[in-house]
Amino acid sequence: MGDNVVYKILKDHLVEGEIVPGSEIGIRIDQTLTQDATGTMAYLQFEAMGIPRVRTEISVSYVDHNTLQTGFENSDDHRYLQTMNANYGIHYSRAGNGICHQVHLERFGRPGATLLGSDSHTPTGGGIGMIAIGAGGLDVAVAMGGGPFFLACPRVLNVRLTGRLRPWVSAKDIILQVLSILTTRGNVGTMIEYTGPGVAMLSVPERATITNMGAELGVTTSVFPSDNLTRAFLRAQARESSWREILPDPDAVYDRTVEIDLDRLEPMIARPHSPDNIEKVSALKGMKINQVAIGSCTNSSYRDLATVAAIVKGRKVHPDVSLAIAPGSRQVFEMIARDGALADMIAAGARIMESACGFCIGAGQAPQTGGVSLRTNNRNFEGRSGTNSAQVYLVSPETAALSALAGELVDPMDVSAEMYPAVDAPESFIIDDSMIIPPSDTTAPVFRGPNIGEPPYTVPLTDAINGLIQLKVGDKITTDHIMPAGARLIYRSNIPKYAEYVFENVDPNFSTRALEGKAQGLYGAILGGHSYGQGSSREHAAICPMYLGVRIVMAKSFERIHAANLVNFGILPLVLADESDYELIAQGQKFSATGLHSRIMGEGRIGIRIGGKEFEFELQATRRQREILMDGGLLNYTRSRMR
Ligand code: MIC
Ligand code: SF4
Repeated sequence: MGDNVVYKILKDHLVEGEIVPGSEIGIRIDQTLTQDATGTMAYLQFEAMGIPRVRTEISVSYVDHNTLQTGFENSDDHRYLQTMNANYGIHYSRAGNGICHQVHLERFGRPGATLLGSDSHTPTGGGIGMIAIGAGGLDVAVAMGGGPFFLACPRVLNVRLTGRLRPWVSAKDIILQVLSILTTRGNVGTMIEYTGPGVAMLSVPERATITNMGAELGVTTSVFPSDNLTRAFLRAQARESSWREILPDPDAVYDRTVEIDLDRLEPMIARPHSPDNIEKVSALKGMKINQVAIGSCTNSSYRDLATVAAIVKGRKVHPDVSLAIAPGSRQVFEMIARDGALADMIAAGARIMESACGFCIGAGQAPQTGGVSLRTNNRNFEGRSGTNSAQVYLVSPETAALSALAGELVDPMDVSAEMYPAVDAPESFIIDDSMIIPPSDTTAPVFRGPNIGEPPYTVPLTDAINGLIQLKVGDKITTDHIMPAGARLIYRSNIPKYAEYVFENVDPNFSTRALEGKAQGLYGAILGGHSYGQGSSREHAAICPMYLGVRIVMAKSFERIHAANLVNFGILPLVLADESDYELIAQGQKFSATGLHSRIMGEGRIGIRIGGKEFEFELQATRRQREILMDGGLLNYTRSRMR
């Protein structure tokens, strides 16, 4: 029985466990990345571990999320990161150098390596044939210290691409089609591997668009083989020596295969407010739009922006539409500036944004009230754009550009195939790494402005607990619901302040109520439905509730990264043994349990009395995670083991 690409790379990095789907494995991590919004907390925690220098092949710290600097907070964070990184052996990519995933793909990604990043779109790296996984900042800090990363050995799902994409249909349409088949639910514990003849027509940045949005499926990561096109991309980045071929064995086996016929694929669109709410563009064409935003780590490569420029060249953006374009990296920005594509966009009336996350995270470009926005990014969760009533749709750069000119949703298939501006992959990219500052050999004082707080500590759970169900919510609660980004992002390194905004858009009184409970010595609990914690990897969605006294989250099911983050901060993720119990538990009810410690360490169910009635829960945690919970979180656990 031959191996697939996923198992080949995992076997190369295995330090604990066996390749048996579902069992826990530990893998060595070659590279790490952080971005500023999750990075400050990750590095504060790394400092708290007391390790003098990172022990990875390379660790890079990017500044791309909080770049607006409307007050001192962001600048303080940047300065902290730069000075801290220099001391600890970490490369620092300055604000303006681009979005972490795009820059990492261009300058550091390497086929066959493992990458752990404190951002849920780290799987973008799968486009270059690496196993790239998103995790909480604390997990990344442990990996920087040389510790293995623990995960459930995945099942491998084969997405086989056959045929050829027609003009006007592109990588974004492939992943939207995959989302329509697999949806955002039920894919935990799976990795996707792309195979089949269709792979050969996708360049590395196009593959990266597909692996990037694998995050929306809830899979651990997605990966493409490393073939001659991977080699050509690395050559164009002057990094050919990093290339190695990694193909599945001819008799490789997969747990399941889904086939997509590219010949028949059409332009696709995700409707509000979920990336798996998929429709064909043709079904919605003619819809009036107010805004188009092109960029983000999903679709901001040279190929994407050169295509957009060619479409808008010599034409004008519709007067009712605001078109914003954010190049993914400084390399992309400089390439389009030098070859004239940028001038074509400016002449058409586009608003050119900094090379950063920007609109994607609600930092600027909030649509008008009730506005319809077409975007090329990966998430259209309610309110994420900064306007709660906005209707955000996700589309390809081709669909976005054509629609910006028309003022309404255009089906690209209505435009003649001859008009399609097929952009060739460049033979060489402009290479200038001067905005990536290498670490220093000496140490210097670390800058800590008033926005830089201490990482919060947790205490172990007591054996007998009493508390209150502080909030009951429904299905598909995202980490954006739990911990809003946008204007609140500036408080990422200031936990007491950021905690004031927990569930802000769901229940504005939540944080005050939870803190009052905590002051009375009560544990807080949250009750959720399916896929609790989907979306962003932000560990603040665990740290801040923990700060407010939340020590239990009960749900019908959890997403992987968030469940791990809860454990890392000493919060019990409990799955309802009987889903129908959800209806019987109400917000405001009291709960209690005794003998909790032996039940955390045992294998059986955990019983909790809620509102006078006994309910049963499964603690879906590995042995190691149970020990972490007993220690009150990963930081305590790591420090006690290092001593
Ligand atoms: C996102 O796309 O939601 C973010 C912002 O990049 C997050 C990280 C964060 O919240 O800082 C992610 O995807 O993990
Ligand atoms: Fe940045 Fe958006 Fe990508 Fe998150 S999804 S890393 S906010 S561009």
